[in-house]
Amino acid sequence: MGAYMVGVLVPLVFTLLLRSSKNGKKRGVPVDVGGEPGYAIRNCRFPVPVESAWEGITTLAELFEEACKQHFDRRLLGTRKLISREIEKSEGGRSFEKLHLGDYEWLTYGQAFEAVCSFASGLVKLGHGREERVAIFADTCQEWFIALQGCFRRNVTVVTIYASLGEEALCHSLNETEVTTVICGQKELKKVIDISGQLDTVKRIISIDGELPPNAESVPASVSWTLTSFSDVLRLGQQNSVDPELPLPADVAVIMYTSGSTGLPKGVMMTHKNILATGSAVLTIVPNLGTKDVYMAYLPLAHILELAAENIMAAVGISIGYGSPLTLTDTSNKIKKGTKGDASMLRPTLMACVPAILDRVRDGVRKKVDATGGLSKTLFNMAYARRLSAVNGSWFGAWGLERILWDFLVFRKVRAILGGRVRFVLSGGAPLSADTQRFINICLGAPIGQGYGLTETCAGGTFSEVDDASVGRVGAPLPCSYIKLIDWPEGGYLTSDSPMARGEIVVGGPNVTVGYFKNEEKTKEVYKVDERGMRWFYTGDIGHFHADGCLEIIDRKKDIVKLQHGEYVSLGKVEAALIVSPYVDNIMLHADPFHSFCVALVVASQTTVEDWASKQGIQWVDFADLCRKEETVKEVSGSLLKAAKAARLEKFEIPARIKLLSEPWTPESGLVTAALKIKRETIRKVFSDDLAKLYSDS
Ligand SMILES: *[C@@H]1O[C@H](CO)[C@@H](O)[C@H](O)[C@H]1NC(C)=O
Ligand SMILES: *[C@@H]1O[C@H](CO)[C@@H](O)[C@H](O)[C@H]1NC(C)=O
Ligand SMILES: *[C@@H]1O[C@H](CO)[C@@H](O)[C@H](O)[C@H]1NC(C)=O
Ligand SMILES: CC(=O)N[C@H]1CO[C@H](CO)[C@@H](O)[C@@H]1O
Repeated sequence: MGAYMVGVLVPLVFTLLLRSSKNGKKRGVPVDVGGEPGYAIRNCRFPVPVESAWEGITTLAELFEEACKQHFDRRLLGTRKLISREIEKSEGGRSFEKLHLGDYEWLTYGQAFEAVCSFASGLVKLGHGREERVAIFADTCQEWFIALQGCFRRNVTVVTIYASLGEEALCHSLNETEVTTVICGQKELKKVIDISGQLDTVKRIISIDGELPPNAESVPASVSWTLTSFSDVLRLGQQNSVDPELPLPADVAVIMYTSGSTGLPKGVMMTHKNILATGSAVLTIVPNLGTKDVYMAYLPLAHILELAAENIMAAVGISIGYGSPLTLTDTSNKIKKGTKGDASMLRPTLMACVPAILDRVRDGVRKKVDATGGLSKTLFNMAYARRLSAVNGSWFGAWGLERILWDFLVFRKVRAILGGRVRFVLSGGAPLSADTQRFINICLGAPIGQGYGLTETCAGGTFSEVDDASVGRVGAPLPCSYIKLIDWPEGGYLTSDSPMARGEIVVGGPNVTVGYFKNEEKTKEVYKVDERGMRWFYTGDIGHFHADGCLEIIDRKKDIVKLQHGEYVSLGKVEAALIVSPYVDNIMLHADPFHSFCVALVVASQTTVEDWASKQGIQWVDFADLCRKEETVKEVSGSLLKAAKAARLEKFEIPARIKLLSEPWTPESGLVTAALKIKRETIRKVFSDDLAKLYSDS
């Protein structure tokens, strides 16, 4: 086969390329900072934190206005035309909505600016007063962005709320910020109506799609809202134009409520300056960002990653096409069979992702390849293995004849899933697995810029550079951030550790937000200003620096428990060690100060456990039954013990008893976050009886 020939000849060239680029490039260097003693690193290329990449521009409102002047006739916002909406019945009798969507319809920068000004004026005409806040509670769409920019032009602070937030959290966020105008879609309006009796401050609702939900009749008579459609607000504004009232850099642009893993959500206050600093920093890191690019917008705008990304895209003349996770590809759930998904219609060059979505892309491709079987499968696996050894170590090792050949034979089809032109993927929100990172690198032929940041640091933190092909790390400090590690003796992490400094990650710089809304106590606990005037945020994450100045996240401080006899157990560390057992699909270790040992809830992996049971000749009714059997629990415990020994865990770290669960933990069940991180508090509550039993049985 021709492919083999190439396979034998080309590696020589690769090896040469690899050598020349593997020079141990420095990306972060130590820096002298104030505040609590620690070990701090800054970006190599930027001695002082970046504040704005645009001269004379200090707010998002100015940034947008400038961009609209400069790119007046270019396309800015695109939304797909709805051709039809159908309900399909599955075999089980459940019904699914399927959409037939047409091509993108575009607003130019000039038209978008006009809409933004109209919205700003319309808001005033509706009676929205100075210093009152607006909440946007909706899926990502063009109107969201227009409303956001409209509010900025009136110096109105926007409260953002995750569309998936529960009733209590929603009520809390609207109450706490005394929101008077809520902008929402039909689905979200239904939720707002459900809690209408408890909302004292809301006076106006702006409905994005102009449609009323089925429960619209059930609003209590005591509630005196006005309801206006988005298009009517624009019309009102057009007829009653009002001058802008622009904000200052230190004015709060957004109060962002995010779902924490515990308790009620906290609102993080972000100034224009904060978001501008993060955006400016990201701009320095994505190569050649410019007017030729097209950005696929589909992640929640209530997430800082997407909000910052769209503001930056709109600042440099890029076109933003809107979509949704459920309509992204031709095979997405809500796309009518035979019609096109958002990505194949838009053909974006840039997109942002969270690891859960990239994992899904990877699994989808793997499944498809396995299902096809035969020569295609052999070819795919061979191509993948060859490319893996080529990119391993250096992204620059990835060029050459062989790549072109494999791309043509195999990966072109994979790339077509996302439109075929993606040249850069931004990933954030949670750590990306090394396996997925490699898979996307290879199949898409695109680098992934992985970031580490938090809402509290306005997504500022670290970012892996394009030419960094390593996996499992989150990169060097962003140009707007300093990253400091400080000792955490109780957890056993010290900056004096060798070979690498380890400790709690503290982020400093102009990107660090001003704190939590109406929550001074919590703000004081995790934000500190040093003697030089720099703000630092204490993340509670544990990391270590590599020799080139890149950060790796290794643990989480909150997850450390002191046992009865004084030993500290790092839950995350132990879970990471035990999850390698083939029988384990997911695991939560539980430790408490009233006992001297740990216990664990283990979600069993159905295929491996059933395989084992068949081989043992065990009879079982259903999987839940199999998981209850003593011999199964014994087998899985044995496997955990082996994994623990391999990771050299201490005896007190190994769960003394386990409960085997048959049902997987999914974001839908609320037991893991959208990024698939386990939600300890929720799991503890749901399985409190099981946990109590594990302790009492002993
Ligand atoms: C913007 O609004 C905030 C609070 O509503 C206010 O404190 C600030 O002074 C306003 N900024 C300007 C430039 O008027
Ligand atoms: C919101 O405020 C109203 C009235 O002050 C109160 O009845 C309601 O319980 C509050 N809800 C939350 C979640 O704080
Ligand atoms: C990639 O590199 C790592 C370490 O540099 C090595 O352990 C691994 O085996 C390599 N994988 C392949 C497929 O070459
Ligand atoms: C609001 C804020 O945190 N401002 C700080 C930004 O960073 C500079 C140093 O680069 C400080 O001087 C500011 O106080």
